Amino acid sequence: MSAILPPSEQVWWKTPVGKEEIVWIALALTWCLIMFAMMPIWHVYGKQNLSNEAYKTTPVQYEAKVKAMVEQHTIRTQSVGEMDVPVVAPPAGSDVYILGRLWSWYPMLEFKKGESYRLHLSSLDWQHGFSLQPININLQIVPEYETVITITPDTSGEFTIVCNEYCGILHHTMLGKIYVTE
Ligand SMILES: [Cu+2]
Repeated sequence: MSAILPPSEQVWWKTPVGKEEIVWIALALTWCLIMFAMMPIWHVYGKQNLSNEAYKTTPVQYEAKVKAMVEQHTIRTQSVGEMDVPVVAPPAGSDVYILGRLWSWYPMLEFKKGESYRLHLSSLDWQHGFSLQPININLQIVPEYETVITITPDTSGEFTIVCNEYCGILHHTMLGKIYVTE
Protein backbone atom coordinates (compact mmCIF):
# COMPACT_ATOMS: atom_id res chain seq x y z
CA MET A 1 0.00 0.00 0.00
CA SER A 2 1.29 3.43 -0.80
CA ALA A 3 0.18 6.80 0.51
CA ILE A 4 -1.04 8.05 -2.86
CA LEU A 5 -3.49 5.18 -3.33
CA PRO A 6 -6.73 4.80 -1.40
CA PRO A 7 -6.38 2.36 1.49
CA SER A 8 -7.09 -1.22 0.42
CA GLU A 9 -8.96 -1.73 3.65
CA GLN A 10 -11.74 0.87 3.71
CA VAL A 11 -12.22 0.72 7.47
CA TRP A 12 -8.49 1.24 8.11
CA TRP A 13 -9.02 2.74 11.56
CA LYS A 14 -10.05 -0.66 12.83
CA THR A 15 -6.66 -2.13 11.87
CA PRO A 16 -4.59 -2.59 15.07
CA VAL A 17 -1.71 -0.11 15.43
CA GLY A 18 1.69 -1.73 14.94
CA LYS A 19 3.98 -2.16 17.93
CA GLU A 20 6.72 0.09 16.52
CA GLU A 21 4.20 2.84 15.90
CA ILE A 22 2.99 2.64 19.49
CA VAL A 23 6.57 2.90 20.73
CA TRP A 24 7.13 6.03 18.58
CA ILE A 25 3.88 7.61 19.76
CA ALA A 26 4.86 6.92 23.37
CA LEU A 27 8.34 8.40 22.83
CA ALA A 28 6.96 11.50 21.10
CA LEU A 29 4.36 12.04 23.80
CA THR A 30 6.95 11.65 26.57
CA TRP A 31 9.21 14.20 24.85
CA CYS A 32 6.26 16.60 24.44
CA LEU A 33 5.56 16.38 28.17
CA ILE A 34 9.25 16.96 29.03
CA MET A 35 9.30 20.05 26.78
CA PHE A 36 6.05 21.25 28.32
CA ALA A 37 7.44 20.86 31.84
CA MET A 38 10.59 22.76 30.83
CA MET A 39 8.58 25.96 30.35
CA PRO A 40 7.62 26.44 34.01
CA ILE A 41 10.95 24.95 35.21
CA TRP A 42 12.94 27.36 33.06
CA HIS A 43 10.75 30.24 34.12
CA VAL A 44 11.57 29.60 37.79
CA TYR A 45 15.22 28.50 37.52
CA GLY A 46 16.35 30.01 34.22
CA LYS A 47 16.56 33.62 35.51
CA GLN A 48 15.91 35.00 32.03
CA ASN A 49 12.20 34.71 31.37
CA LEU A 50 10.87 37.17 33.89
CA SER A 51 7.31 37.22 35.14
CA ASN A 52 5.70 40.17 33.46
CA GLU A 53 2.40 41.96 33.48
CA ALA A 54 0.83 43.53 30.40
CA TYR A 55 -1.67 46.34 30.14
CA LYS A 56 -3.45 48.03 27.25
CA THR A 57 -2.17 51.51 26.47
CA THR A 58 -1.78 53.86 23.51
CA PRO A 59 1.40 55.53 22.23
CA VAL A 60 0.00 58.95 23.26
CA GLN A 61 -0.85 57.83 26.81
CA TYR A 62 2.44 56.03 27.22
CA GLU A 63 4.55 58.91 25.95
CA ALA A 64 2.80 61.23 28.41
CA LYS A 65 3.79 58.98 31.35
CA VAL A 66 7.40 58.84 30.13
CA LYS A 67 7.49 62.64 29.78
CA ALA A 68 6.10 63.17 33.28
CA MET A 69 8.83 60.97 34.77
CA VAL A 70 11.58 62.64 32.71
CA GLU A 71 10.42 66.13 33.77
CA GLN A 72 10.41 65.17 37.44
CA HIS A 73 13.52 63.07 37.90
CA THR A 74 16.16 63.94 35.29
CA ILE A 75 19.58 64.32 36.93
CA ARG A 76 21.79 64.96 33.89
CA THR A 77 21.88 64.55 30.14
CA GLN A 78 24.20 62.48 28.05
CA SER A 79 24.96 63.20 24.42
CA VAL A 80 24.47 60.39 21.97
CA GLY A 81 25.45 61.52 18.49
CA GLU A 82 23.68 64.84 18.06
CA MET A 83 21.02 64.17 20.69
CA ASP A 84 21.05 64.97 24.39
CA VAL A 85 19.39 62.06 26.14
CA PRO A 86 18.14 62.61 29.71
CA VAL A 87 19.44 60.31 32.43
CA VAL A 88 16.59 59.83 34.90
CA ALA A 89 16.95 58.64 38.50
CA PRO A 90 13.45 57.94 39.80
CA PRO A 91 12.90 57.14 43.50
CA ALA A 92 13.32 53.51 44.61
CA GLY A 93 10.13 51.49 44.48
CA SER A 94 8.50 53.75 41.91
CA ASP A 95 7.08 53.12 38.47
CA VAL A 96 9.74 53.84 35.85
CA TYR A 97 9.33 54.03 32.08
CA ILE A 98 11.36 53.35 28.97
CA LEU A 99 9.96 53.71 25.50
CA GLY A 100 11.19 52.14 22.31
CA ARG A 101 10.85 53.86 18.96
CA LEU A 102 12.73 54.12 15.68
CA TRP A 103 15.61 54.00 16.60
CA SER A 104 16.30 54.55 20.25
CA TRP A 105 15.38 53.59 23.79
CA TYR A 106 14.34 56.66 25.77
CA PRO A 107 15.32 57.85 28.34
CA MET A 108 18.35 56.42 30.16
CA LEU A 109 17.65 55.31 33.72
CA GLU A 110 19.76 55.24 36.83
CA PHE A 111 18.86 52.73 39.52
CA LYS A 112 20.22 52.10 43.01
CA LYS A 113 21.66 48.67 43.65
CA GLY A 114 19.41 46.47 45.81
CA GLU A 115 16.30 48.61 45.30
CA SER A 116 13.24 47.46 43.36
CA TYR A 117 11.58 49.31 40.52
CA ARG A 118 8.53 48.60 38.42
CA LEU A 119 9.90 48.95 34.92
CA HIS A 120 7.32 49.73 32.22
CA LEU A 121 8.15 49.18 28.57
CA SER A 122 6.22 49.99 25.43
CA SER A 123 6.76 51.01 21.84
CA LEU A 124 5.56 54.13 20.06
CA ASP A 125 5.70 52.65 16.57
CA TRP A 126 6.17 48.95 16.05
CA GLN A 127 7.68 45.87 17.52
CA HIS A 128 11.07 46.07 19.22
CA GLY A 129 13.02 43.64 21.37
CA PHE A 130 14.28 44.76 24.78
CA SER A 131 17.51 42.93 25.45
CA LEU A 132 19.45 43.95 28.54
CA GLN A 133 23.16 43.19 28.29
CA PRO A 134 25.26 41.58 29.65
CA ILE A 135 22.65 39.91 31.87
CA ASN A 136 20.48 38.77 28.97
CA ILE A 137 16.97 39.75 30.01
CA ASN A 138 14.74 39.60 26.95
CA LEU A 139 11.26 41.01 26.40
CA GLN A 140 9.22 41.70 23.31
CA ILE A 141 7.99 45.26 23.20
CA VAL A 142 4.88 45.97 21.17
CA PRO A 143 2.86 49.15 20.60
CA GLU A 144 -0.50 49.46 22.38
CA TYR A 145 0.73 47.23 25.22
CA GLU A 146 2.66 48.17 28.30
CA THR A 147 4.87 45.38 29.63
CA VAL A 148 5.79 45.68 33.30
CA ILE A 149 8.51 43.82 35.18
CA THR A 150 9.78 44.25 38.71
CA ILE A 151 13.51 44.67 38.56
CA THR A 152 15.97 44.63 41.47
CA PRO A 153 19.53 45.19 40.25
CA ASP A 154 22.05 43.20 42.31
CA THR A 155 25.21 44.48 40.64
CA SER A 156 26.26 48.04 39.99
CA GLY A 157 27.58 49.25 36.67
CA GLU A 158 26.48 50.14 33.21
CA PHE A 159 23.98 48.01 31.30
CA THR A 160 23.23 48.38 27.62
CA ILE A 161 19.82 47.89 26.07
CA VAL A 162 19.99 46.40 22.59
CA CYS A 163 17.06 46.05 20.21
CA ASN A 164 16.94 42.40 19.21
CA GLU A 165 13.88 42.51 16.97
CA TYR A 166 14.76 43.74 13.49
CA CYS A 167 13.01 47.11 13.11
CA GLY A 168 14.42 48.77 10.01
CA ILE A 169 17.48 50.30 8.44
CA LEU A 170 19.01 51.70 11.68
CA HIS A 171 17.97 48.78 13.88
CA HIS A 172 21.61 48.12 14.82
CA THR A 173 21.93 51.65 16.27
CA MET A 174 18.94 51.26 18.58
CA LEU A 175 20.69 51.32 21.94
CA GLY A 176 19.82 52.44 25.45
CA LYS A 177 21.40 52.53 28.90
CA ILE A 178 20.59 51.64 32.46
CA TYR A 179 23.07 52.70 35.12
CA VAL A 180 23.15 51.06 38.53
CA THR A 181 24.88 52.93 41.34
CA GLU A 182 25.98 51.60 44.74
CU1 LIG B 1 14.00 48.25 17.46
